[in-house]
Amino acid sequence: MQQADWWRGAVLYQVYPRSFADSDSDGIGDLPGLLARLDHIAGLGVDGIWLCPVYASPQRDFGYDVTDHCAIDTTFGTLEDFDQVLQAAHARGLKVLVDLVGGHTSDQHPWFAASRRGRAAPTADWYVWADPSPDGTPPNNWLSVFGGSAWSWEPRRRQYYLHHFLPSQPTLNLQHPACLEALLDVARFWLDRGVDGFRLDAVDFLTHDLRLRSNPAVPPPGGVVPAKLFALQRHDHDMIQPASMAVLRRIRALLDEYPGTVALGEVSSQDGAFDRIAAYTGTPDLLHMAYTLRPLRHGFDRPTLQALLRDAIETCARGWPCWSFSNHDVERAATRWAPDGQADPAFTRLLLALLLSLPGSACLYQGEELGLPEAQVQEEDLRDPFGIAYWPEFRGRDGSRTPMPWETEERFAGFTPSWSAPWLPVPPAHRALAVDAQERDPDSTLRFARALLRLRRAEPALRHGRAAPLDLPAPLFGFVRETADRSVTLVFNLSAASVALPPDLAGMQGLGSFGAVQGGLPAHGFALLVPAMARVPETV
Ligand code: ISL
Repeated sequence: MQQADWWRGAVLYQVYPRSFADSDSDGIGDLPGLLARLDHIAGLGVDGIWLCPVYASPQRDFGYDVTDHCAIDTTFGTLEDFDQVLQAAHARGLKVLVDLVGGHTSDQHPWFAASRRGRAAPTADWYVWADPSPDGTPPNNWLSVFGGSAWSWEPRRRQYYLHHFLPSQPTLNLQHPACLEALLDVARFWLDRGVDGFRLDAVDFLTHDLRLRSNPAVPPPGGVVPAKLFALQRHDHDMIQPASMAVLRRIRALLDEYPGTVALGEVSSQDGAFDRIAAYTGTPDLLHMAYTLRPLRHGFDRPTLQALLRDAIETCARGWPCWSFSNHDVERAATRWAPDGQADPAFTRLLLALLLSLPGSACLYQGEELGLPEAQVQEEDLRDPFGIAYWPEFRGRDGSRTPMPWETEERFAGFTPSWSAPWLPVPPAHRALAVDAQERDPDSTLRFARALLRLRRAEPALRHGRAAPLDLPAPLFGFVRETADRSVTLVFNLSAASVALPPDLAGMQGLGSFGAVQGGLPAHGFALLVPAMARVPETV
């Protein structure tokens, strides 16, 4: 494999810095905290890190509202701290992808501050401005992901501005050449500093219909108004516009000037999400890989998994998917997909095994290696504006953003040296799952995750092999990953009762400890199998 292709089959550890490790006792994670805990990430055997935004920001959307793309927010540290993290990560063989929030800025960004003041400013048209409808209402019916109209009124310009997310996150007009150049300058700044690429935020929202046509309405099913207004319409004109491809091409052309750097796109669309991944990654002048939130939301049953595998195989043939089961935007998979909503270690490990064996690349979200369940954050502790807007129908994203538990016995599980509480509470159930406790336990999920990642590195079939479905009787689900000279069979027991394997599989040999037990699988067990006489890597 060429070095430039390192991302194919790579595993990236997603760091949500606000909740990773606090060094300065303000109750918020920071870059020196991350630096001090880098060995934990390197020790997992992942290929790199995706670092969520650490840029100057009023933190209304916790960093996805940037006021200076080339400065580090004082909450997180300094540029020197960033350079140290980058250098230390590289010294440990870890790549570093940073978030590029290109679709919008904070309303406090100097570009917007000038743009909203009047039409003479150099950045006047760097945002999406439109006159009101004749009756004074917004120019069209577009809705914000976070609730309400996607338009807010600016009295000074006597115009509306577009925001797909919070009103304090005005949408950038990337169809304006100078604005796009400014974004490319930001990317260049980080590439020159030595980052290995970007996670591109909300790619589906990068451009919009210049005619500002209204979206067609979707009748609410059975007359019931869905919890999220965004579901009340199709998104024909505010999302997924052909013009975004030109933006992505410019970003890719820049990356190509820095060999080995990559772009990982975030696909938000629900319908046709895998087609989007294929469209964004299908040609070498676009993104390298993309992940979708779609499989994150569906139920966890056999038909869903069979469909997911089909999508995975098809998407690999047309582009390059990156799998992400948990992240800072959704409920942790260990809880979301658990049969009764209660994460148990067997089910959590089955999820990890699936995440790390599907064809493509993968993101492992901080805490996933510990098997953390979703935190139940009380209404008074909510911080996520999305959660606050939709409570209680939708509880927002705080439950997946609580602090990493490092030390079982320490105050706030070792996340912060502070005497006062961190920005989100440490859930009591997470304390027992802290890193130090799992290090001591030979049978912990952490040790299991590490062994699995080691196996993925040792087995080219798991990292690069093509995938083919296996026709297995319910409740089993499985597939094969194979290269020219090696075939690994993966079998998952989706039921909460033990199951015998079909005779042809029962005779196969397990990859180290990942085998079947007496020809069968316990509740939510799984096995990685090779033919009886095959070689097994020494690492497992
Ligand atoms: O998470 C969502 C709703 O639960 C998605 O619609 C999400 O908002 C969308 O995919 C974009 O996400 C990204 O941009 C947002 C930010 O709040 C998210 O944290 C980020 O991942 C706005 O910048």
